[in-house]
Amino acid sequence: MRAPLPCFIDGQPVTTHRTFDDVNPATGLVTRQVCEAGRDEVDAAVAAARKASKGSWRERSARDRAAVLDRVADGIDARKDEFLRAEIEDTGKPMALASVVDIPRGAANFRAFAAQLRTLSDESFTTVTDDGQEALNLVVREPLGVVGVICPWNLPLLLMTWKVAPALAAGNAVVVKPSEETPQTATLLGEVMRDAGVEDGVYNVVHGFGPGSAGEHLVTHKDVDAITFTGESRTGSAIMAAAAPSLKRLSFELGGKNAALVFDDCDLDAAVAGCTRSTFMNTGQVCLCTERIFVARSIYPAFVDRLATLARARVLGDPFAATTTMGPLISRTHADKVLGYYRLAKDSGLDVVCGGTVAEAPDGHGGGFWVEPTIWTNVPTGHALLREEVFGPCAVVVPFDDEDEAIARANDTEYGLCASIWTNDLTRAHRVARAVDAGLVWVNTWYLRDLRTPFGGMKKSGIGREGGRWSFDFYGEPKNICLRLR
Ligand code: NAD
Ligand code: 6OD
Repeated sequence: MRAPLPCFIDGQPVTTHRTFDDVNPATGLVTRQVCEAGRDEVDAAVAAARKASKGSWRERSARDRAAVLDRVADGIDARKDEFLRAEIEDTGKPMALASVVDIPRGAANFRAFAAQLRTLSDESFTTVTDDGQEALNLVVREPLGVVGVICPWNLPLLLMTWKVAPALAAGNAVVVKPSEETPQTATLLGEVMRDAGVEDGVYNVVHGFGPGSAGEHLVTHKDVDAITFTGESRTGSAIMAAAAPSLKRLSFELGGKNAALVFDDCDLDAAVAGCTRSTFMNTGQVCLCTERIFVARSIYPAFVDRLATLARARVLGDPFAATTTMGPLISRTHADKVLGYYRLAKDSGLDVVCGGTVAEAPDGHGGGFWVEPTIWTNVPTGHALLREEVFGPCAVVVPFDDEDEAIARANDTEYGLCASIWTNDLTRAHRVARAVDAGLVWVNTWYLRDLRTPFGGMKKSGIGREGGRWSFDFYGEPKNICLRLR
């Protein structure tokens, strides 16, 4: 048995007395124990971060901090195989995905915010008052201090570094609470940070759960200045309530019930391929995944037919095998939730075009959490599958008769994270994109990212935006300095 996975506090691995299981979702087997941080370890991590937040990290020049962040990116690249192994063991995601998306994006996040930091400039206003005084108003950004970073399990390294990189770029220290399901890459990143020259205490990791554990201790800690959280909307609401007494700054990236709108003038091959990717990527466990596909009635039968063919072609297999295109769900609990929706669909009379139940497990992976890629049609308005986030490899496909109906259906949800529009009419694409309630809209593509753009959701999908200068707005405290000249 391997040694328990430690927390990472003040530049050192830290073991604790309480441990919990790290389960490989592809096999259902425990891979190792993880050290759970109690209140004492969270206090120690926050104290180390507080001390570091007042130290040399914030005093370094932007150029110097950017160089260190680039070295962190290089360190991830250099240890790519270790990161891949840890991430695949924790999530069960296929090597084909983790090696081109998750781990490279971990490094890219550091490079992107290092580049942004090099070009960031302060603003100034020249002021002349009615009575002839002159002043120069400078707007500079100060770091917030200590930022708590609470992460989900679906894209562990990608989503954690998406927050840690800009927080550090802005001169803060962080305490990260990774998901209890996927703890390994956060601790590994601690070693990379140390080797890259990040001062002790700037990057800390506390493992554990939410309520009554490391997550809650971090959110309620009086010496944490801000919480950046990615996860379920319900958890966001609990965190907001728990953080209220200490008036922490909050950034929330939450759930989605995302729509694709497929018009009759689209490139059908591209639309079907795009919707296949957006529905099944990471076994449907990406907040941006499409769970509702609205298709113009004239192309509806052909679209459904082709989508089902591509869904059936997903290859469930050993996550480490190059041929595997779909992994398991993250946990028994999550599989039970997803299969609950599969049963509901059957019991409420939806047409199951493909899938709909537990999948046959690949050889040697019988204890894993495998479910079939699934498509439903004949879905009545108001059905739970048109409203509730499933977070699994499944979607409903619904026909529409005109643009107004497509927009109304897409907006008929409490969520507002993203949408994709498939059409060759640019004017329509722009009109529909403006009418859809979503923080991100892709036209004739999906999940094509430029890290300088604002990322986040409307309605119950989030609060605030991160990415590019929006990240620096969140992780910095703008300060106005008024210099009287005359
Ligand atoms: P989750 O909300 O269950 O957990 C996320 C994290 O919060 C975990 O680290 C968990 O331990 C912690 N946590 C739970 N309760 C807490 C509490 N009371 N106080 C402090 N911490 C607490 O989410 P998940 O199941 O890990 O991830 C899936 C969800 O995340 C989906 O809803 C998905 O849409 C959403 N998500 C959104 C985005 C986005 O960018 N909008 C990205 C990824 C995932
Ligand atoms: O690509 C990103 O920056 C990002 N935040 C993706 C979120 C995916 C949700 O699961």
